[in-house]
Amino acid sequence: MIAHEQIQYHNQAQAPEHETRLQFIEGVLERKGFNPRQIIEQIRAFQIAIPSWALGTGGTRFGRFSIGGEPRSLEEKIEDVGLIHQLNRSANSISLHIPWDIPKDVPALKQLLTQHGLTIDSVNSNTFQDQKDQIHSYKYGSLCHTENAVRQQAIEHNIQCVEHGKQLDAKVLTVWLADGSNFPGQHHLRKAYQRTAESLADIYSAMPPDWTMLIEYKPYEPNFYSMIIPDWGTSYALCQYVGKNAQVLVDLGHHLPNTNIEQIVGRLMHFGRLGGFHFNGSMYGDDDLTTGSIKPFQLFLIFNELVDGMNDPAVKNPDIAWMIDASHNTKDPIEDLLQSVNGILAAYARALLVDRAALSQAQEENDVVQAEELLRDAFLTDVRPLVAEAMRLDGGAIDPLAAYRAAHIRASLIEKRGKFSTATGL
Ligand SMILES: [Mn+2]
Repeated sequence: MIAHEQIQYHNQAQAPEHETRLQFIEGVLERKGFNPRQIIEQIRAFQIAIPSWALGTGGTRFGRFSIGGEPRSLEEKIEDVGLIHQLNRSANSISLHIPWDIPKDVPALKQLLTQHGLTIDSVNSNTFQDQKDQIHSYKYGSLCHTENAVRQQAIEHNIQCVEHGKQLDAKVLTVWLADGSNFPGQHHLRKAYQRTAESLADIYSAMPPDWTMLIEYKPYEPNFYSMIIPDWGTSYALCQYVGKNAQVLVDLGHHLPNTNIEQIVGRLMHFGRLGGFHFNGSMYGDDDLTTGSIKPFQLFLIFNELVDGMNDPAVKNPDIAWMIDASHNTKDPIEDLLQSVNGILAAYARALLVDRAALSQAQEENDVVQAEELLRDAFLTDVRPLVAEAMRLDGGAIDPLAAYRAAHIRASLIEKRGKFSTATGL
């Protein structure tokens, strides 16, 4: 935790510059017919879940470089997310990974969560690696496996995840499958799909009726010839097969280069099946970079689609779970997450600034240039003062990253947890 006074002190120093910039953008927006205060309120309401696996430096298969002071337990991970939320007031929940973060002392965890103003939004199952005490191996798949015993073990694990989640008042199970094949002929492609569908249906039927199952897709890796759920169409078909509370989860990094992700978002909202988002940035694939670091325009276009869908009464899409899913090996993870949340909120804020009536008119009239210019105008608006004001109004820092650095938090975490502490699970 950071002392409240420290954030106030930081904000006092930042206030004159912040006020000037805020007044400028408010004036610009008012002249355009927007209500800047209403936009700030919408930014305040937007909350993003932090994954429990993102608080330590991620590794690659080549190596891992610890930053020091990494959380050694679920309790310390909650403390780190609590700190992020205290600084930006925009990260009020945690996505929990099972079995890396199995809750042990549930009442104490609940108390700790309340103390930090946090909740557990979702539980994520893991059948992509074998655990020490596991009877059957997932080397050749889990929910798709040819052997019933392996499938049953994977189904039981997912049901166990739901049980852990229920204890902490979560309502979402996220399933991502590493299942697939590396070589032609390895899988009977149709049969492997059918086994997966039936396994997912078994898990679904064991979920409480107020729970949501999110089905995530990924085109390649760890399997390279075929993935059992490679694309949104397969996720969508599986959701339809298992039931109405199954929704597609879009992970930004789980697409081949140049995929039009905003169109996928639009399609899924049109079908009322977009249930969750995993934010990250990527250059090639699942490289888990900071959200908005590589393709900020694409992130904006995705939010443009989301905002348009959320504003359209004809769209019957459920509430979307907003989550970050990133963990790489270069930055201080807390700084990375602060940057990611800011990047997400900035993209959202820009999407709120699209003149939808004018855009609709340009589209109806096939005025290609005008339609594009309307989007560019919103994208090129400096929305940082609006995001900062949303955070300030909720008691957060005007500049969370600067406040984090000024308080020398990493140094104190290293002092407390050690130079070579390793985040559990990684
Ligand atoms: Mn993901």
